[in-house]
Amino acid sequence: MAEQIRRISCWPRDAGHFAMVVSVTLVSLFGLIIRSPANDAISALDTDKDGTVDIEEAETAASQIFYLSDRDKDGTLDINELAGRLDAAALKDRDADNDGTLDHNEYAKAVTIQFKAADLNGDSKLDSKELNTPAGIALLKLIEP
Ligand SMILES: [Ca+2]
Ligand SMILES: [Ca+2]
Ligand SMILES: [Ca+2]
Repeated sequence: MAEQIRRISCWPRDAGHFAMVVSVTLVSLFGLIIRSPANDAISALDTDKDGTVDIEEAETAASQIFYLSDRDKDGTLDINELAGRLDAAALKDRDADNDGTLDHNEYAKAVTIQFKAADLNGDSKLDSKELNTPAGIALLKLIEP
């Protein structure tokens, strides 16, 4: 990759523009390859920079999402405020007091349950492989802005 760009940049000047287009294209393609939802999520959520998302990082992110999503500031998230982070069936499932909404505790519990479901090897950390599973993606929906 770097070798290719170096070689291209040694081309004669009249090829300069073409070379620039080619290298920009190569860099973009390379970016697409390494870019995945899980990798993006890890860089955003991994505050201690150990390459994984642990339960504390997930809970901190979930708490921020909760307060951001609670548009009417009534301390709960209804189905509209959840905005697809949980569907109606999952909301019903996680709504321990059956009031039709999730309060902060219920939301945190939903995140914990989803985190455990995604943590395939049980080390309390989620790597990009675990975050790329259906359970991991469902967790990301709860904790990603
Ligand atoms: Ca981490
Ligand atoms: Ca609300
Ligand atoms: Ca509730």
